[in-house]
Amino acid sequence: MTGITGPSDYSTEPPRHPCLQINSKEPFNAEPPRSALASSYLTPADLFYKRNHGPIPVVDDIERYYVSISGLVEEPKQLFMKDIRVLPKYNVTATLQCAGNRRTAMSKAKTVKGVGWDVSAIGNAEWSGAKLTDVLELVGIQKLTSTTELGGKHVEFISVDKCKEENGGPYKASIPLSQATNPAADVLLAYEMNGEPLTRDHGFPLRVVVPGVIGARSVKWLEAINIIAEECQGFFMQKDYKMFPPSVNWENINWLTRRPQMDFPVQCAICSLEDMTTIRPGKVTISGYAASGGGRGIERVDVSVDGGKTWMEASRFQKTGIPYVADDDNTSEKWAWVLFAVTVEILHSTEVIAKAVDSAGNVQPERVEDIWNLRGILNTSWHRIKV
Ligand SMILES: Nc1nc2c(c(=O)[nH]1)N[C@H]1C(S)=C(S)[C@@H](COP(=O)(O)O)O[C@H]1N2
Ligand SMILES: [Mo]
Repeated sequence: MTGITGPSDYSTEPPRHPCLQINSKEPFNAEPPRSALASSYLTPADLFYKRNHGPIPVVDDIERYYVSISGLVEEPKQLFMKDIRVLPKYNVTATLQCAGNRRTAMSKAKTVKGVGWDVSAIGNAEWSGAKLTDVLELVGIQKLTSTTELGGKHVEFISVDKCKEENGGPYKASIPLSQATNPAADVLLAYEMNGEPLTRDHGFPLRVVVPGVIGARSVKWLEAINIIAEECQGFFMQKDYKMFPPSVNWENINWLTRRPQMDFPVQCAICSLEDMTTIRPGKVTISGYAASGGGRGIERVDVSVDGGKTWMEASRFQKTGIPYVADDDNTSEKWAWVLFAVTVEILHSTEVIAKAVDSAGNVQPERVEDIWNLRGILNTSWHRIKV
């Protein structure tokens, strides 16, 4: 009806890059090799990790495709692509990270439930589209100001893909109205990624991008927006993507005791080395990515080649030639990752470690055991590699 449909099987999946490491075939979940990841500031779309919960939707008629906006609004509306394209176009470079990034390493401490990921369920892209707050103005919702009366409402995003966790229903998620209507939060309805139309895997023709927040809230293949009084009650908000303490197991879990995860914590990973690799003794350049949620910059990346006894500070950069400064508003791209590199001398077998500090002074936790949780999310422990 709306020009886009969610297939009920996997016979219409798009072609994919042969380099991707496939973590699950149906639904398709895959990540690039880590060596390919941090070699460029912007991650090409074909190498960008793909995280799905059902078959990839099919757009049968882009002319008929629209997003309906309803719920607690005075004038519900249907917006076609042309209505969204006439709004001011913003380009926002933002890192998207799945909350399950580095889950495989967490499962080695103790079994967790979920798709396994190495360190590449993350990518950085330039997203272009309309600001959500401009879209919401079309249905009479004002932009956030210091006097706005928001009444704790939420903005729900609904897709068309058929997910088994939703009993065949679509993927959905929500964010607070205060974030949705804040121009500085840069929440986009994006139709381009790195200057090209979105690919099917990444949400063609239109997806939400919520910068600084776990990927799960950036709903792909957007079909409807609902203004609601309480946060979305969907599976992925209420029964998934919540961080539990290490004491909670599948017998004593009470999902209601935790809030849906939104911002992601400070994270970094070494991409220039695989675990257990043999290297020639001498000088080695250690490089990778660091990112933090909520628009926090990266203040520092520390690297150790003696298992954490001594540390060296890595250099940080976004675009080559421009020195990176972690001031969250000015020179840096605040929603984007920071690449790091440091040249060290390694003479014998050791553990190479990286940890980042964000602009709020948050540091990655030392041990994965201390942040272990049954769903295996937010493994931000020090990244360790045996060489
Ligand atoms: N409609 C829909 N949107 C979705 C998902 C999904 O399965 N269906 N997965 C979410 C999750 S968990 C992540 S991490 C990101 C992944 O986006 P990507 O595949 O473009 O990298 O999309 C989010 N949006
Ligand atoms: Mo995710």
